Amino acid sequence: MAQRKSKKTNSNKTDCSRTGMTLIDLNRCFNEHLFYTQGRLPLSATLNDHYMAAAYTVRDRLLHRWVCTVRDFIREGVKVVGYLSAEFLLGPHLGNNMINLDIFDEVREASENVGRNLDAMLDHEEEPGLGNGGLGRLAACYLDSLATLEIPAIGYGIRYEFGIFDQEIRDGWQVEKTDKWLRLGNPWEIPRPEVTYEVKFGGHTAGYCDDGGCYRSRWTPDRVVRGIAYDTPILGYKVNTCNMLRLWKAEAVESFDFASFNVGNYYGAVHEKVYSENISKVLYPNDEQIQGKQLRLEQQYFFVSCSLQDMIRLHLAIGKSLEYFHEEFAIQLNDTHPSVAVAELMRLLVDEHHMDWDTAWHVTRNVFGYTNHTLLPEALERWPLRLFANLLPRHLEIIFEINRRFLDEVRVIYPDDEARIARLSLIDEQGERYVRMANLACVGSRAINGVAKLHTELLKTTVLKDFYELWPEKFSNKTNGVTPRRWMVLSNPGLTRLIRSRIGGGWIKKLDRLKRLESYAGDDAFRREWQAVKTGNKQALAALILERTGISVNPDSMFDIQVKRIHEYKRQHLNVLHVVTLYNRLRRNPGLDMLPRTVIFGGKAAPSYYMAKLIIKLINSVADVVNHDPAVRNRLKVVFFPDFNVKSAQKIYPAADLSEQISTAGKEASGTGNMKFSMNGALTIGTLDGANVEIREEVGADNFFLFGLTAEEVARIKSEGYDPRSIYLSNPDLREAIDLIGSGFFSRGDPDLFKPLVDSLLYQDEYMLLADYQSYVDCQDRVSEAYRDRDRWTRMAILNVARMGKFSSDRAIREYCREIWRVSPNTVEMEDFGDLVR
Ligand code: AZC
Repeated sequence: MAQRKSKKTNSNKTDCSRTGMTLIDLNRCFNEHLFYTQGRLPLSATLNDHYMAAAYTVRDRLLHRWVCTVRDFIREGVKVVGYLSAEFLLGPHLGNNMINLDIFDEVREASENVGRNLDAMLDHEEEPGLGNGGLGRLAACYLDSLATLEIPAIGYGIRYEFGIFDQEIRDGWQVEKTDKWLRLGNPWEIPRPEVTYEVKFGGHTAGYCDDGGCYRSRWTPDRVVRGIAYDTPILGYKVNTCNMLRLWKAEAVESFDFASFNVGNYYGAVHEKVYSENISKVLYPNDEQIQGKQLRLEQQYFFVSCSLQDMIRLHLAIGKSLEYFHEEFAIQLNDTHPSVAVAELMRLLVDEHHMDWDTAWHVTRNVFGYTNHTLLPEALERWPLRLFANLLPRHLEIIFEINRRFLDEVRVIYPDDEARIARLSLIDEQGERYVRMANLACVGSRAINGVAKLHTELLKTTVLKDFYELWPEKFSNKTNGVTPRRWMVLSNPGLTRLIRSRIGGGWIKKLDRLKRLESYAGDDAFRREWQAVKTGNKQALAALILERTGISVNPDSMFDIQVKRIHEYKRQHLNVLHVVTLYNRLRRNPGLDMLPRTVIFGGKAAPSYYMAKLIIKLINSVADVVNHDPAVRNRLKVVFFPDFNVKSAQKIYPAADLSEQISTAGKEASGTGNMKFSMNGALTIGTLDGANVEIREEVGADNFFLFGLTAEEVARIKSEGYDPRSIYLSNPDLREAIDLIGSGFFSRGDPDLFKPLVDSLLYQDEYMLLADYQSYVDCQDRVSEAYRDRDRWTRMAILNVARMGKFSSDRAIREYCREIWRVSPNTVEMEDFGDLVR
């Protein structure tokens, strides 16, 4: 290639003026895009035109780096990570890419000079909400870290036309609105209409003998769908590595059935098209709960098949034989959602590329890694055998064959242990038969990991115990992390500026360096500046709360925040019990000297999860009463912040004083919100669950508000017989709180509204709220006491931030690279490509 001879530079900047990084270059490019891309003169340009021109200006710089990154993929033959995930909860791109290009301040200045409002542009961007919560957001943080660490990687997923629903609150209830994120176009994606693969569904298989006399299976599908690639560039922080996220959109193979059309059956003709396009239409809005819908399995198989075919094509394109596929790719299964990949890779290698079974199995077993994200039994995916057989008949054959060989091995190790064999089997044979996707992922992977120390230990002793006993060497822990670029630099510019002023900016890439802040915890001036930043962030959130809910909150009160998906195990209703307890204290003693608190909730409930929706209604009902009771006199405010998403999260975490991480011990696999809060200077009130355990280890027990049972205690009490009613009867404050809810006090006198919630607490209490209630309330009292001493609180907050280094997703990704993927960085050098792009 002639261009390679042209100028190269090691720096982030380039001589290519088309994508130059000076203010003049950026301005020129912006104006050109306004003119040539949007077709507008500055005078007639709308906010959307400005946003689009800014996005394309930034994107040009990404694409330049992308081209250089891809050049190295091909030239260097480097090992690539393929991250397979049904969800990527990216959040808005513009600000983040400006941070990673290191041009944020320049662009702000340039915009202000010409009277354009950068914040309005940033605010205008629709976020791609292609995920439900933690798992999808983790995937997005990992893409950022992979690029920042200069690891060649491709994220593979689904380009849902409608992402996670928008949440509105009407009369206190959640109402779901379709998320039309593509309405104004998406400047960040590049459609690749020529990168397409066919994906087959249904039909039947038949055996035949190939030319070499080998028995093979031929699959005749009854439906074929085409996947089209849409690529989004993912730039690392202050590096030239620009990886890609490749999302698949489903289309009909024949967009028109001419035979039907000619006989006048117009609707019949377009039916096939509509049916095929359905596959990538909408994200299933459930987290931690499976819904055995055929369309969901179609989505999973669709994106997995496209992605594997794509990786195989890339591998063959560099001239390597498929026997070495696992040396060129490391593929991570983000939960079991993509685990049908194990069977699909076998099918592609054996049926389509005519590899023998043993070689194919060797490749498969060495290419995959599997991350588990949950211990909740209702989240463990299994598919009814009948459904699976109808949709993927060939894959079921392959799974049976994998299972036969696997169970033969198991029988040698554990002869006569039929119970164990039944548990390990890929097929659940009790009652209706199911394919167990976690078992398939375990058998087909080289490495299996949990997402926090406690979670990994519990995996080994509970849901994956039999696999751990069989292959202990496959298991490891990879505690989650989050990217400080989005969650500190972009979300909290005030704090970033303050930290930079004392210890420089090296921590943005090496988060451990925040340790250097420890010595400032005792510095009065620093603490005052710290408090000023927090107050500014709280004022900004207060303004947003007023705009979104009409509720006015006092930025001088303590902001006590719980934002995450609504789920009984996360126990938002335990938080409500505390609020009602505080309210009862005020009613009993109107003159009480109580620390003013603003308790803020946010999060979406799965549309079909009745209890979660009732919890939202409860929060809003309690808020309604408390916020309007004159006796409270602003000492207590309750807010449900609607439509919690990445964009609002960026405003919420930086404004928090107290972070609520109060799940029942043993239920939250890790949590990542806990990390974002603490990095932004909130103190945590939490149980010993998920990554809370490690956060407490890092920040120190003195700087963490611990309460509640341990996972072991929870298990023991459950096994001995737990009786929530006896706790209710013996604790007057708890009883008063529950009775007030049960009486209809918060539901305009209707005692039935919250009865299902009250009854579930009194007679079942699956998540042991009552067992932890007193410990929680006592701990909250300690929190209030501590907050009264602002200097002490600020010291603790500074120490929290200083000690969060471990929870950077860079650390997590380094561990994955070293211990699971065995990949190393590749420094991408900029090249100006001569006359090609000038
Ligand atoms: C979540 C876990 O609940 C959370 O604890 C963890 O931090 C996160 O994954 C990332 O590992 N699980 C999900 O979000 N699950 C789904 C299906 O959305």
